[in-house]
Amino acid sequence: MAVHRSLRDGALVLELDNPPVNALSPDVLVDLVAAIDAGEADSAVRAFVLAGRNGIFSGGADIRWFGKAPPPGAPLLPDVIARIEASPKPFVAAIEGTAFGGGLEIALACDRRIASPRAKVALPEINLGLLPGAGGTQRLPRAAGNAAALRIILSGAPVKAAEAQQLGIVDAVESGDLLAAALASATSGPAGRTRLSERAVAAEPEAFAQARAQLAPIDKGGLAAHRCADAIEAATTLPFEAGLQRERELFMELLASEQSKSRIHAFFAQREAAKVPDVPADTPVAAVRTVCVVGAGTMGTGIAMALANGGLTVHVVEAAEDALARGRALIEKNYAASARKGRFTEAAVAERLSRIHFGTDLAVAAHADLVIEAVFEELDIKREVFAKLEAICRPDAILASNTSTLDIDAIAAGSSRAGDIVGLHFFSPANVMKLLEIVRGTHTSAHAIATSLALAKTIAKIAVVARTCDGFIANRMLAPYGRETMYLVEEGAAPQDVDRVMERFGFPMGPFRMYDLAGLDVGWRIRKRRLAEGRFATLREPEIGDRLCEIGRFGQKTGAGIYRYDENRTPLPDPQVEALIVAESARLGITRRPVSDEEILNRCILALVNEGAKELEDGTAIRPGDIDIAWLYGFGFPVYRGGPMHYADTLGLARVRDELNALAERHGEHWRPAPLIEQLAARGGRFAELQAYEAKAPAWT
Ligand code: 3H9
Repeated sequence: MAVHRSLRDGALVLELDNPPVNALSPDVLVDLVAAIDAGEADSAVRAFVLAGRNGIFSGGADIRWFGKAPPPGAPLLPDVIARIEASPKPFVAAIEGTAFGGGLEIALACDRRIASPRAKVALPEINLGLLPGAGGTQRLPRAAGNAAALRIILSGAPVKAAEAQQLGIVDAVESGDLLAAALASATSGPAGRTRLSERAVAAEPEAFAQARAQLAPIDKGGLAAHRCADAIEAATTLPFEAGLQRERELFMELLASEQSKSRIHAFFAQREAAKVPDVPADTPVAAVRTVCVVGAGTMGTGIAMALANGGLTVHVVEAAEDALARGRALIEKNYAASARKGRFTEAAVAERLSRIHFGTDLAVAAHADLVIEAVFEELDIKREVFAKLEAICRPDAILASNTSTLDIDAIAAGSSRAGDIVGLHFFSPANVMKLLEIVRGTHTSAHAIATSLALAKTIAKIAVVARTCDGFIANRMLAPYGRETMYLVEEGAAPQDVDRVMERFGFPMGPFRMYDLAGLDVGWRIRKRRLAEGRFATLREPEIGDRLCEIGRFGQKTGAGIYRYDENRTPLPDPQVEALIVAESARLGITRRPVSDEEILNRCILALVNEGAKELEDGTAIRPGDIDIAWLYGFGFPVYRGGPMHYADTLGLARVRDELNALAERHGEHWRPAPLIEQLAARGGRFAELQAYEAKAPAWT
């Protein structure tokens, strides 16, 4: 039974029960209509109260059913809402927890809404590339006015109960017994129906023009936002029923769009990524309250802030007093900037700062549940730190390295507690970027992985689990992508052309601007190390970045890199760099030629996809969706394109294979499609159909 019925004080209480979030699946809707039919036919029932079990009202329509035909006889959500609206008996919604999407739309069709103080309401469909398609765009402006409706629907952000009451979205906030209050309202409230659909709403064309002016262009992920605005405006220009009809048409347009399919893919991929096949859901998780961060550089300080923001106590340890003072000043400066921008209140900043302690004595690590080493990216230095930590830390502490490329097995080699050692690769700036790559060594225990996944949730990071290798999921793909951007420039493209094409594709920042921001010296150092280790013998490493570093152009930090920067940090093409690039082409014997936008896009994206496929083949990534999540939240791949592997599926893998083969003919064997792409393309398959570790399951100890 997905809807429980109970008659109380003359009202039929209908409780949604479809764990975990009471999604409005066909089963729930069938039960709901049956319960309404029964309640209407029963003269003992004077009114209905709608509520949810599982601590939540409803997370909305069941997204898993989108694009599928509902089972025969199952009503659609808009039909159920029309049924509620048409009923002669009043409905009161008792909103406990969350009423999102279709959940709020059902509540808006009720006569009154009573919420618990901790309740939150939202119409977050825009995050799925959709619009509220069950009356939300028509009823919300009637409840809260156009400005609030535009703000809530276009942001998709939750509104807390108190604000929802101020805006007229809920009628009352009840801190006592919510159900009793809803029952009282249902049975002794105004007789007859009070329908939002009967309310007038003002036409305010200038409010809509203003809102539209702020939206992303339709072809850059803004399709849903524009259609949301269109649907809300229809509420102000059309009678209610015609407005609903318009909303439906626009919803169907969005549902069929690639932007929505990609965002829905990202929604599920994000949740799937937290599931690791051989780390069962009941794996014991250590309670992490105190973390020691070793290193107070850019990464260490960013990580400390991310942890403090998540409510944890942090000890930042740095060997030298002056480096520690610099780290402390950096944290204070960053928090002060956040307070100035209104991201945190002064009080919240003070509270966060009070949770971060600074010191030069590593002995403090003895108090930590988890230690994150964020020292220089050199294997020997890291191993030295781990050796010290092993002697200091509690036997049950987890020992993590924030390495971005080094092999976790090499870091753990010789350790007596390799099971406790895990990679926690934060992305810079660590207090801002959403991704946390959890890197699993051959001996890393399930307990360490499960604890790391739980930590990610506590500090609001999106986690993916990668097997250890050079670069893990995200940076390993960055290597061929980065090489390709440089090859393109050696062949004749300008860096600003490559940036323009990739930004047009949807990256917030083109690769060359990103290199300048991250610092060209970082790649320079990694390349020198790899060359010293004798790697990349088969593939030529582009040297443009090295030439720039040799003349002190490290990027934004030195005021110049690929670009030069004016006082507003605007990147400007620089004739000195153009000359350097032309000289580099000449040195390599390359005759420069015009490179089309299409070629730039193709080579950059296909370099990612081919490496991603290889990561699946050797078990670095568990599933294609994890790779997508790493690139969406680590490097800003446009979410409305779903990530590199999803995007490859939309291109079609036969086309991907053919284009890779064509590139191999022209540019060398390293372009040959990964065998996984060959196999999938040959059977007309897609990455999306691969199960976890279907391509290759590594052997763990
Ligand atoms: C809509 O309503 C359309 C209508 O306007 C028009 C229709 C015609 N459906 O996030 P969590 C699953 S569109 C199906 O980890 P939390 C989720 O996949 C909908 N499944 O929990 C996960 O599954 P699993 C508008 C859903 O406590 C599990 O529930 N609504 C749905 O951190 C737990 O999820 C939204 O966009 C769903 N609607 O957060 C709300 N929601 O355990 C989307 C969740 O197998 N949902 N699941 O991995 C959310 O924002 C959060 O899930 C919520 C709970 C805040 C509700």
